[in-house]
Amino acid sequence: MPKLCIISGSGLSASAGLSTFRGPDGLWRNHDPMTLATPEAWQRDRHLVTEFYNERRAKAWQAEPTAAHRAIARLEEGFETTIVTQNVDSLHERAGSSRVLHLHGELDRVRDTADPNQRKDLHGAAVDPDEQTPGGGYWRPNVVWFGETIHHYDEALDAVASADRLIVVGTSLTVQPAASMMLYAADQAEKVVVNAEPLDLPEGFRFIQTPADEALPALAK
Ligand code: BJW
Repeated sequence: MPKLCIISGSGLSASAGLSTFRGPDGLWRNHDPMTLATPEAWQRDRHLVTEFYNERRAKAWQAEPTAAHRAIARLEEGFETTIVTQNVDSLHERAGSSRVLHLHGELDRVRDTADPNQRKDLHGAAVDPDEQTPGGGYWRPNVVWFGETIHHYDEALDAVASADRLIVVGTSLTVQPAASMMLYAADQAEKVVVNAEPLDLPEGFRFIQTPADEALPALAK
């Protein structure tokens, strides 16, 4: 079976009601990421950071996969598919995609600050910032903050480099190293970018400036 790799970003979940980061209503337009999404922010004010993620977790748990997530899941019928997502929601999995690499972690999980191997799934529930873990630490969101190492880097690069078809969707391509991964695609691969707004793209990529919910079902036909 030919191989497909999808690199996705927050624009894919926008129509599910989940905020993007840098658009007009984006999370980082209304909140300073340095006070919420860095290890220093967590050290400074664990309560504020926990509250921010508790609210987003509850919202993400209520959200439903979009037409675009479902179209991507259907592509598994014809392709050996790997999803390399920057998104922390679980909408790819809930749409039925089976191999999803979360570069920036998962909103629905927390991990023990004293023992990173201790994790728990929350199923949308809030965390008490003062609850002590069995290891004596606190439960922090299992997401990747600025300055932290992204997850699944090598596996994701392998998926990009070995793909016969690469679709990049719903990302401003601002955040590294995720934004540069598309450069590892093979010369002969079919390379497509779907985004609502114009983007500066490397050579060899076809650009479709259309909302993901229209473009992905068409690409999955
Ligand atoms: C639609 C649509 C629709 C809307 N249909 N489209 C090299 C150079 C410069 C800086 C760095 C560098 N290497 C590392 C850095 C530092 C930093 C970085 O990249 N900073 C930049 C901002 C400059 N990177 C890191 O710190 C990373 N760690 C790292 O590299 O470690 C080693 C290291 C550290 C420091 C220095 C050097 C090396 C970690 C990055 C972690 C990112 N974390 C976040 C938060 C996750 C947790 C949470 O959710 O709270 O990840 S930030 C946020 O941005 C989130 C996202 O995954 C990520 C990407 O955002 P995304 O998805 O692209 O969203 P938007 O809003 O930007 O774009 C949405 C797009 O969709 C728009 O274009 C819309 O038009 C479009 N759209 N509706 C289609 N319906």
